[in-house]
Amino acid sequence: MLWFALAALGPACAAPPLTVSDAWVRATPGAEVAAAYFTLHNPGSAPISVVGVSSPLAGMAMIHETRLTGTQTSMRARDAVAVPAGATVRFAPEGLHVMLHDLHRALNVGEDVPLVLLLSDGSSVSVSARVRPLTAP
Ligand SMILES: [Cu+2]
Repeated sequence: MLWFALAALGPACAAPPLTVSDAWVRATPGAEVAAAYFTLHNPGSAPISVVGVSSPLAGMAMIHETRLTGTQTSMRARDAVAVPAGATVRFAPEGLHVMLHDLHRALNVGEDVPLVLLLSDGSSVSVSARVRPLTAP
């Protein structure tokens, strides 16, 4: 376990430019897509953006945003999501989310889905997103 903890700190123990917490995926039985949510925090003094997402369990992952226009909700793709210095940005139901397309297999409630967030400075952040039931709030 200690080895894992140290390895997770990465090269030279550099602080990540962006922290990711509360990552989860909503299980959608029978569907080949799933949505992932998390909270981003930028502890630094410069803005940084998430410019891409990937997961080994999905053929493609995209940043989406759900929007309410009048009485209709629609989803649209976002090329990037900026996190200002010191700010927190939440990916949550009815808002920003990561859409996992072409899932290679069904996701089981309780399992961890690896996600890699690509950042505008060329680095990346890895996170595990816990699968929650379809009925999770
Ligand atoms: Cu979506």
